[in-house]
Amino acid sequence: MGNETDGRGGGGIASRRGFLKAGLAAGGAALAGGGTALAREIGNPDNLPPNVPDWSRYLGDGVAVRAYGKPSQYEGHVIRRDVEWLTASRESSVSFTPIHELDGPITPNGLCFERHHGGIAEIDPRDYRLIVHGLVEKPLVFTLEDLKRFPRVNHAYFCECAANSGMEWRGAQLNGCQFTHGMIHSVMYTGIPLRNILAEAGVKPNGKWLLLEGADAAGMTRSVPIEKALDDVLIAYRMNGEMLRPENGYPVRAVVPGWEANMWVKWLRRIEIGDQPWYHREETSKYTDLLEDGSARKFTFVMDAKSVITSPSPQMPLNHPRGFTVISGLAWSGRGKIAGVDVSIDGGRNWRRARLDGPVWNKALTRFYFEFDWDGSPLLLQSRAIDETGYVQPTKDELRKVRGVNSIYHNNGIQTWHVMSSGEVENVEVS
Ligand SMILES: Nc1nc2c(c(=O)[nH]1)N[C@H]1C(S)=C(S)[C@@H](COP(=O)(O)O)O[C@H]1N2
Ligand SMILES: [Mo]
Repeated sequence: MGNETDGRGGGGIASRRGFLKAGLAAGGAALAGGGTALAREIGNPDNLPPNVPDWSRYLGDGVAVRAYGKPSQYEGHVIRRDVEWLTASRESSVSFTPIHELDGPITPNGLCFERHHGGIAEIDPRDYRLIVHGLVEKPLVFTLEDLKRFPRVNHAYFCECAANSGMEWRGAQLNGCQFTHGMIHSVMYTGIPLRNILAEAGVKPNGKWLLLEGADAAGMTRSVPIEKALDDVLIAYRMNGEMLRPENGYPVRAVVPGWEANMWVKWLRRIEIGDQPWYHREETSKYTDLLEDGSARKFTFVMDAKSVITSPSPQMPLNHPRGFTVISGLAWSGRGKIAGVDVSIDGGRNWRRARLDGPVWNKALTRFYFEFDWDGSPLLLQSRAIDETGYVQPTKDELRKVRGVNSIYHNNGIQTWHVMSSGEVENVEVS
């Protein structure tokens, strides 16, 4: 794929509202400039058949050269990116998963978005300790080796920041699903059900809330209700088989399935059991949803069903003029499994059932595909997720009717991509 699209969502991207009307009035023609950039490039014509390419003529690296493997040198553009004007300080930084470049249901470890409030804590596992105390019969301190002696389980779960799509509340803003939906990852965790650790400590009857505290410079804390802790929270130390990456909480993080990522405390060092939620300096108050009337929604922990088409999308245009076309996307729900995904190519007027492919795990990213014969005319692509509770992903306007436009968090509205005849794709909104 030789298209060099501008991956950075920053610089010069203003509101894209009103764009659609203007574009369609002009039959899309005014917007189709630059379409030739979509032509496939050739690296070196000498490598094409019937010639013998370089890679077949010379010996390559042996096994000793790549002790820890990396992607092909030609995949160097597949990286986490940030948005300069959003946050780029060490105190509070965020990067985005390149979901437009990925497929299947699992996020590769090195591409999982990162969100830090005090930078990455580099923890020596020998000096790592997890303290469990408060309203318990027996306060406990665990080493990493202690934790690894508990029976362990494997689960894939999505981890979505509540601020994912937050920039899109007032209108289409960022031109790429990496930036509109990339504060999410979904990996296979290995860990211990928190309930087993709590059973070891013996929670007293008045123990109703847990404080989870991180060992990073932010010392981030969150309150988690005991019901959730006893249900499916994991104390995880592996992702996709290998130990957690430092960025994602090495050596131990909380996995709070289906709930906002802010509660997934990384570098977990302390669990205190109390009888009520704690007051949090920053995060709890920040992760509330300000409504139109000035009141705020609090404790909106669950991430509602959501989906997005990852290809085509603004950073992943269609590089063929028409014909057989594969649409690929992701769907997820914090309330359980994805039951179905509908796709529209006409801005939500008509819907067709997409094909779910690969495992459909509980509270994990689910891959969907929709294949169709594109006649080359402009498209308004949308997807909507339906979860096993029957909940249907709402339109952005439906969300705004209930929540106004003051919110940053919990925007799970339907995304629209405008595909032009040239194959280029823009973030738009239809009403
Ligand atoms: N200790 C600690 N845990 C943390 C954070 C943090 O800054 N410090 N950030 C939280 C937020 S806001 C998010 S979105 C997720 C991001 O997880 P990730 O970096 O693995 O993507 O971690 C959460 N856990
Ligand atoms: Mo977050």
